[in-house]
Amino acid sequence: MTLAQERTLASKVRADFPILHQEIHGKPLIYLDNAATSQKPLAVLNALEDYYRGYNANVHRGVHTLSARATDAYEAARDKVQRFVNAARREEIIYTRNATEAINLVAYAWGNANVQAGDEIILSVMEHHSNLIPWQLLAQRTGAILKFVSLTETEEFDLAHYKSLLSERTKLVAVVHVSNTLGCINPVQEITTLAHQVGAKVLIDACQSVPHMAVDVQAIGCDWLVASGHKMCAPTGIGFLYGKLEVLRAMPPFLGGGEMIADVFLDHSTYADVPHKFEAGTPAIAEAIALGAAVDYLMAIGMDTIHAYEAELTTYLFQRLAELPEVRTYGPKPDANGEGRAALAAFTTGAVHPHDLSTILDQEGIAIRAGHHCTQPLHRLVKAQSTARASLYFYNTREEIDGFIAALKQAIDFFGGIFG
Ligand code: 7TS
Repeated sequence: MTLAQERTLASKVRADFPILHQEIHGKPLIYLDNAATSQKPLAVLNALEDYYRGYNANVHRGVHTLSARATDAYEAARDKVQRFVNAARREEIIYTRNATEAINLVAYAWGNANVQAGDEIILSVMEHHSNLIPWQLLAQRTGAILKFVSLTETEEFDLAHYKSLLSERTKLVAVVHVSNTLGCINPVQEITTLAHQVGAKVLIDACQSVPHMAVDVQAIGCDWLVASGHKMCAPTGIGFLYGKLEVLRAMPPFLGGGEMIADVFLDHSTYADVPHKFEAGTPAIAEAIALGAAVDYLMAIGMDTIHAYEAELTTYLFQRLAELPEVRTYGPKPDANGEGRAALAAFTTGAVHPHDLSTILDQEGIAIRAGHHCTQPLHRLVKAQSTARASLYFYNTREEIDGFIAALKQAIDFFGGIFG
C-alpha cells in the first residue's frame, strides 16, 4: 500500500468515529490505547440506538412483531460473526459477555467434565490473566498440572519448548494468538496440529488478532476460539466463543436458566441444542446486534486492507521509536514489511516510570496505557514491573505517531535532565 492510499484510508474512516474529534487538555486527542478497547463507529452507535428506539423486545420468547424483529437481528448478527471467523456452522458461535467469560465457560463446562488429576494443560508465559486464572482454578479443582511455554531470545512463543512439553498427558493447549504485550503473532495453526497429534484440545485467545487481521477458525483447526467485541469496534458486554459443533454438543451446560432449556420438570430438565444451551438468561441483545454491525463495518473495509495499513503504521512506529536510544521495546521487531508483529509497542524508558509517562502524555491529549496489561507473570519474566504501551488501530495516522514520539522525547529529555 502506498502512502497516498494509506492517507486515504485513515482520512476516510476517521469521520466514522465521532469520539476521535475532540480535544483533551486543549490538545487534539491521540488515542493509542486500542489494545485495551477500540473506539466505535457511527454504524455501531446507530445499531444500538435503532434497536432501543425501534424494536426493543426480548428474543426467542414472543410471537409479537417487535420480538420477532429483535430475534431476527440477534440471530443475523450470529451469522455475521460466523462469516467473520469462517466457522462452518452458525451454531458454533456462542455469545458471551467477553473473552474472559468465554474462557471460563470452557474451563467450567468442558474442564469439569473432562479434566482429571494428573492431566496436563499447556499455556504460555505470555497469557493474559484471562487465559491463566480460569485454568489455575480448574487445576485447583481437579488436580491437573499447568505447564508453560517459554519465550525465545526474540521474545516470541518458543515452538521447540512447546513441542517438548507435549505428551499423551496433555489434555488441553490454551494459547494467545497475538500477545497484548509482546505483540508477537503465534503460529496457532501449527500449535493446533501438534496438540491434536497427542489428542489434546486447543483453545485460542484471539482477542488481539480478530480486530486486526483475517482469522479463519477452520484453517487454524482449533476446538475453541474466543474474542471480545469491544476491541473490534463493538460495544462492551458482548464477545463470542467459537467451538466445533461436536465439541460444543458434548459439553454440559455452563449457566442454567431460561433460554437454555428444552423441557423443564421440577426434578430435572433437558437442554436446548447449541448455541442456546450456552446462552442462559436474557442476553445482551442490543450489543449482539451492534457486534454484527461492527463486523459489517470491518468487513466492508476488508480485514486484509486493515492489516496492510496497520503493518505500514507498525513499520513507522518502530522506526520512530528506534530514534530514542532510551526506549526498550518488548517482543519481536517488525520485518521490512511491518509484518511479524502486531501494531502495538510495549516499552520502558530508563528515566521515566511508565505511569508518569502516561500521565505526562495525557496532558498532551495522548492516551497510552501503563501497567502490567494483565500479563504480570510475563512482566516478571522480562524483569519489568510495568511497561508503557502504545497500541494502534486502522484509524490512527502517522501524524499521530509523530505527536506521540515528540511528547515521549520531551518527557525523556525532561526527566533525563533531572535524574540523568
Ligand atoms: N486476552 C487478551 C490477549 C487480551 O488482550 C485481553 C484484554 C483479554 C484476553 C481479556 O479481554 P476481556 O474483554 O475479556 O477483558 N486486554 C487488555 C489490554 O491489553 N488492556 O486492557 C485489556
